[in-house]
Amino acid sequence: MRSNLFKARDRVLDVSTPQIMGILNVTPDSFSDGGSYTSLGAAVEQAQRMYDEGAAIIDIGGESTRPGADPVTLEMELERVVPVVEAVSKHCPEALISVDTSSPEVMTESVKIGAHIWNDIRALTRPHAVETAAALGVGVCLMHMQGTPQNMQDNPHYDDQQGGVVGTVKSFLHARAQECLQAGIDAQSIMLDPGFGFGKTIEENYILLNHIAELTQDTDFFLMAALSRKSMIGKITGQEIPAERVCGSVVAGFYALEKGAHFLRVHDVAATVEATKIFQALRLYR
Ligand code: 9MG
Repeated sequence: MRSNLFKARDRVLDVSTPQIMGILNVTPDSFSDGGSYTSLGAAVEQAQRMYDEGAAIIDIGGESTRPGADPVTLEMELERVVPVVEAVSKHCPEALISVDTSSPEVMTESVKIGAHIWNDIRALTRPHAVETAAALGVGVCLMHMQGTPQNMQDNPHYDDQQGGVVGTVKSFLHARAQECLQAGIDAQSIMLDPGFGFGKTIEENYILLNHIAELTQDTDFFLMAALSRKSMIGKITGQEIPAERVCGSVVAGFYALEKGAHFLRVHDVAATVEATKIFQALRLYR
């Protein structure tokens, strides 16, 4: 039976209530002068605000993962991420810090200064990533992506013979989780994430959302749903501007919780936390 405790280094999170991961992007399109005092101050302020609003985890990322985004060099990623991890860890010590990276070097440096969770859109597929995660004792979030951020939306395709989008994503995530277990990572430290928008059509995203419970069924892993402000929301609601997709994102997140998600990765923490309170009341008075 799955434990209610997610473990990440020396910290545990009780997932008997939904847990929120607040998004803190430190890519240049979020903070025009990443790494300077002003952007560092703004990043810490935003992290503290998200924690105060109810996010147990702050997710810090220095690589843009939007469709078509250019890859980032290791030097650039270290320069963007490490000072922010250090500052957030110092000013907001109660929060768990996750780092959105595929680089073992970035994760190793981040753990030295206070990070707890490795959030990897490439599911620890880079050389030495799995062994590094095991040695660091971090919690891991393994995400499915078809292709790369540069080409993933060109022509996503899932083979019916392999179970379509749900079967393909499930097989991939289970194989990645198995490799983690073999390297010594505890099942209690593993989240699986279908990767909404990463090489999926709008229809495939909604099919996945309807079936996310199957991804962790009969396993001890935890389920992460990251739907916030994505184009799968905007395409349905008609909101072109991501920041205006709050309502659709909250509703989709609520649905993911009802379908079994333990974690939601979101931009709009306060609105999402309100929804989780209603979710808990509905669960209590079933
Ligand atoms: C960094 N990042 C962007 N989208 C994401 C998603 O859907 N899941 C996770 N885990 N990380 C994401």
